[in-house]
Amino acid sequence: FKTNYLLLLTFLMLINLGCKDSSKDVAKPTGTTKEKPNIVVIYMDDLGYGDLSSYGATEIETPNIDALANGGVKFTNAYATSATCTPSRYALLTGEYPWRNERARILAGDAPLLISPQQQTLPKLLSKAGYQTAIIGKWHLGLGEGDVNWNDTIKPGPNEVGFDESYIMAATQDRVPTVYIENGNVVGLDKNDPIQVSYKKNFEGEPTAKSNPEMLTLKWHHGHNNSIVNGMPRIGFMKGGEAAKWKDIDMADHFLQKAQAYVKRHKKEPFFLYYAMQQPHVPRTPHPRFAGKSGMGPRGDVILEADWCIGEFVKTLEDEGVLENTLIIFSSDNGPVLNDGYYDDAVEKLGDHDPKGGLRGGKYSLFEAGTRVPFITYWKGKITPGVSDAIVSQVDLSASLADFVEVEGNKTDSQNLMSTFLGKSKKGRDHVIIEANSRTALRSGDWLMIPPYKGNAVNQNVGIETGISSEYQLYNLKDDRSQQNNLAEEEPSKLEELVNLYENLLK
Ligand code: NG6
Ligand code: CA
Repeated sequence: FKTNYLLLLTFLMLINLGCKDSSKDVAKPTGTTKEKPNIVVIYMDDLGYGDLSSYGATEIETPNIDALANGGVKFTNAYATSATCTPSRYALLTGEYPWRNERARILAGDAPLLISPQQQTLPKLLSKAGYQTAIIGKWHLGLGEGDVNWNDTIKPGPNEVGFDESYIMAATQDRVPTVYIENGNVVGLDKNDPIQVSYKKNFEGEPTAKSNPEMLTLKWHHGHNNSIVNGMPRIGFMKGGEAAKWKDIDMADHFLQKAQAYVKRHKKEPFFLYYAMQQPHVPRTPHPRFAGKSGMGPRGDVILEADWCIGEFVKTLEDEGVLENTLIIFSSDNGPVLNDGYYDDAVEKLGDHDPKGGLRGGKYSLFEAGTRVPFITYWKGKITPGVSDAIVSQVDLSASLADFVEVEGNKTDSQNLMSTFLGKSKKGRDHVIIEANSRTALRSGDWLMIPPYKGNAVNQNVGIETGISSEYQLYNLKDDRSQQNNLAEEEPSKLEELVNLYENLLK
């Protein structure tokens, strides 16, 4: 009887297992048993740790991003890999620390592609798992192989490193060429008015901010004195392409509409969308609907605009019936800056707002405000809302999402923290390396060590402390969040421990 009973039990279990598997298989196109929700990375540009009401801002309301933070996991110790854009984006997409690649620095608008078509990337590994992949928004990782012809299909670019679709601006809103590029082709280009771009010299007869200041509707403070587009002085020289030039005040709406259309087109298959928003990077050009709304000048206004866009985007996911099947990851590429080269009232109208959220430094800085950024994971009905103090880095998304969709990921620098991202574990990294202008520092547990460097302690143009000192710096971030007390001398053994670890990690 016993054997029969056991056999019966085994039989029932097998049937049960079989049913489970086959029912799951029916729903999943690529046949694995794991869930494959859509994945959306919403990546803002220069948004600071303290720029959101859910992260403690009191002078500005960001209800739509707050809804993600309060309905998902809000990370308080999450890092961009770098205090500037290109390196952070490089790490996000490749899973490799940016300081390993010498060229991973702020790129000119005509720089060659930084990611090699042979490299592992997030969109590539998600493609392997059956995802459709797209980038909409800011690229800033270079295009082509040098000497780009903007009037032909531009490649290699996002489509050659894993994205099935791309709708991008090449670099930044303040850099030429000021045109949208769709799958390698400049949108709306009139072949009779070809585009030329140079970062070395002006094209004869073309007005610049220096030669024709009367044409400017926005004044430059430092840099940003080359070609003039829509009354705004830019970095780099551009000629032609008149019909293709973007309208700055429509950029947010434009990318949003592209993102919404993408969701509608791809809602039936698992998709990965990298929605790389341009706000609040300079030039800050809120649509008139938002101009003046924050009382903080354009910087505050474009944060409100971005928050609205995110609300609309989430609504689209909901209306299309895919919100509950979409994991949303929200973050920023580096910390905040007020005056980043234009006189746009960001400093004058700041009032009591603290974009750094009490941290020290800012964009370009090795101090915490350079790289510690808002980071939110949201998956309606799947992630239990909470706050996580785990140390995580954007470089970890690669290995984590690879594990999530069950494909091989690049694990050199990227750690699999998927259960932490899903709020199921509180465990983060033991340590992380951060970078600013190719200088690195180490966070390990509650401690942050910055090795001695040559250079200026303050970036005078932007008014931000760089974190550079000729002495070792050691901070206990738990007791001293704003990095006021350098404990390097008081805690020699702690310092030695971190220096040793740092040197080993850099090898
Ligand atoms: C700097 C620009 C700054 C901004 C930054 C890139 C000058 C003087 N400053 O070189 O305005 O464009 O590059 O920002 O040109 S990032 O967020 O894309 O890294
Ligand atoms: Ca940035």
